[in-house]
Amino acid sequence: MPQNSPEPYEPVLSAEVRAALSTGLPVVALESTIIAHGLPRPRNLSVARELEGLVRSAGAVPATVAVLDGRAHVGLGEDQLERVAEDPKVRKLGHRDLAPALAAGASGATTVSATAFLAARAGVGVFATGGLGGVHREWAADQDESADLRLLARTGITVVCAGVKSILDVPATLQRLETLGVCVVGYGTGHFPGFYLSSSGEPVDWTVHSPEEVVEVIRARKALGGPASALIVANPVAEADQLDPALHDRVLAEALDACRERGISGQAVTPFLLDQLMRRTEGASLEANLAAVRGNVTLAARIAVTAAAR
Ligand code: PSU
Ligand code: MN
Repeated sequence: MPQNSPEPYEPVLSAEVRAALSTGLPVVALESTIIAHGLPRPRNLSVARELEGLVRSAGAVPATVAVLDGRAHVGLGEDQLERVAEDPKVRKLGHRDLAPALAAGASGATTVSATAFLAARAGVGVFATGGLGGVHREWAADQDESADLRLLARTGITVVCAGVKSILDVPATLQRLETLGVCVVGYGTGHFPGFYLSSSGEPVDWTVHSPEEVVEVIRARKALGGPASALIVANPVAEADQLDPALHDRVLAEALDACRERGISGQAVTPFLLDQLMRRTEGASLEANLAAVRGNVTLAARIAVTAAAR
């Protein structure tokens, strides 16, 4: 049992993350659901390692977040990262699942909502992911809206993402973010990114062009004070790395049909659709997904490094 955590349910910080946070070194939180449930094995483990490597090359400390045997971890060792990638018993944990998972001694990968919560609680200011969860296209019938949105509306953290997954209703998700008062800035773009695509076609109200400009927004938010909420930095995948938009639209329609036909619901929807897209594009969606995540992780690290230098 870790000695640095006397209370059994308190999150455990890795020694490296703890040291970095106490000396003001830059730290970037990474989510684990994308590793356990968003990417195919065995590629997922090499991606998990690669993402941590990208954070390090940019001069920051990676803090991958997960729950293992009833302990929440911020910063994983090599064996722990392997378990998240390889153990089929690793569940998918949103924020609301954390307490029962800890109480049951369970293991799980953390979604954006659970990762943002644990990272912010530990004092990590920047978090990188692929695409956020959001309002699903069948919302009017099933009211499926990711818990990511509401959690981000009350958690003070900067999240770098390639927009929201394109399997979602993007305009409805942007509307919900506005209603919830979550600040969204486009990184080098006036359009909200489309996850696998560089643009969703939807406009954003604010654009920033450098890590320095992001850090100015963070400073202004701190100075203003008020209730905690997330800053979403929407960073598009490069056009050269995006999925062919026509292919994207066609396979997405097929995947949504398959989801309906098989009656997939709840937490299973997102992993099912991501997997369907990957199969139906013969891996091209996976490459676009990875390019987006890599770009986000690198940008998050640059933002953390810039913020730590001020
Ligand atoms: N983005 C990806 N792959 C993923 C996810 C996002 O590229 O696997 C995960 C995130 O963890 C996000 C979750 O929080 O999907 C949303 O799931 P749901 O719609 O069930 O809330
Ligand atoms: Mn959902």
